[in-house]
Amino acid sequence: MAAKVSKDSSIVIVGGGTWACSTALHLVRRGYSNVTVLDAHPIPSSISAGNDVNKIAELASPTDGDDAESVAQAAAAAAAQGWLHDPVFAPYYHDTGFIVSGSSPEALKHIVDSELRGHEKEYTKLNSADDFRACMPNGVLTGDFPNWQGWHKSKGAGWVHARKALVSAYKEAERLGARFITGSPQGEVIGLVQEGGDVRGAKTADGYEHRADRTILAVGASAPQFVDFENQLRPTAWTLGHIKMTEEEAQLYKNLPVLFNVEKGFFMEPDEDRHELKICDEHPGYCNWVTLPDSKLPESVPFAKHQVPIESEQRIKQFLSEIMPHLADRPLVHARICWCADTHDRGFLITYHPSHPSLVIAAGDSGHGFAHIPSIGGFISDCLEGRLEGRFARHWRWRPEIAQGFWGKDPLDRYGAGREVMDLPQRCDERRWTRIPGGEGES
Ligand code: FSA
Repeated sequence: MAAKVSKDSSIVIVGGGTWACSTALHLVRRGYSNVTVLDAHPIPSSISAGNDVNKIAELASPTDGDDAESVAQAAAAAAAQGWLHDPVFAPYYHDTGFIVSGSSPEALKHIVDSELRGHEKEYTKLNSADDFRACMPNGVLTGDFPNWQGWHKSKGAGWVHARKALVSAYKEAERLGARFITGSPQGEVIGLVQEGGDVRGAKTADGYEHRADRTILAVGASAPQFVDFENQLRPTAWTLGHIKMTEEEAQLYKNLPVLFNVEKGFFMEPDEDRHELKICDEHPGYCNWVTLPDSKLPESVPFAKHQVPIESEQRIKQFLSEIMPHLADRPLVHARICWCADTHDRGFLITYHPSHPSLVIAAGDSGHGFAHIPSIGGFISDCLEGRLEGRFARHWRWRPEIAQGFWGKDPLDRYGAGREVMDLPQRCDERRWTRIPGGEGES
């Protein structure tokens, strides 16, 4: 057991993305005076999934149940408090409503059994293209919605401006005393300081050892590069593209509910600064499988790219052609792959490492981590202090026993693209990637 943590303990957070900034903020708010954040990129990092114009957010109500679903809902309820009441985050939450929809019988059944169960009264059923069109102002939905059915709730859900919320958390954490060392080589962590079976900080590419009483690993999908996760994490990429809107269109498309088809994709309104409309195609994700010489199973290894596979661009256009065909021919002006890390049960992994007593693991966002930025750092801080509430500690524990053997192709309750986890084209296979001007590299 490592020595007890106190407010002047030295704490190094490896990573400067969504969960790392949230953790830094919660720690300094609790009075920790020696918190250092390390990231190879200035914040907001160009490769952080949180560096995005928008993400879906739904406001959940508290519950004290302790099954997996209740624990997820209780965590989401804590986030909702932040989106509604914390001045660091509240300006970025837009309660514009949410439409969940699908087209095939399997997807519709999934929505009814999971998304809507227990919440049926909050939603209005959408049965026809006219029903969908009536949910949005100014005639923006012009499509035929072939075979679509949906459910609309007009409040209690919407979207958040992800990048602005991330930067807001970072600035407030810094104002309250967290030290951010970013950029390469000084912020680029090349390994953990391993000593006597424990972890005592992190080494950066400038040769410096940032020694610490506690190290928190909060690097999203890059986590398996630092410790062996015993097959618990699957780094998986999703895809997004932006099209350009005019200033007039940006006005017309304001305050739209989120439209999410669980097998085709989703969009929210154009961003207020550049007037770009972001569209994601929905699918079980892409992996980059590599069999490393000393590992038994293939591992998915993230790489950054500001392009998407051409097949993803085609799905984005198909999605647009069903809902807003007047926009389907607009070229993508920005696109990227975004990495998340799934666990096999899609629960978070927030725990002390079982064999490194000073290392806290904050991983396993499972594709729904961003919406927790207001509160996740509080749970991670509770874990650091050894007082994470029992039901969270149980569900978010180190749990290799639930992920025996290769589960890399499991779609994990996601739909779209034939319900297959797809292989990313090789990074340099240019024929299979979009070629959006200015999109190469990591910036
Ligand atoms: O309801 C939500 O939280 C949407 S998460 C957005 C998304 O792109 C997923 O649709 C996708 O399946 C994956 O989990 C990454 O995040």
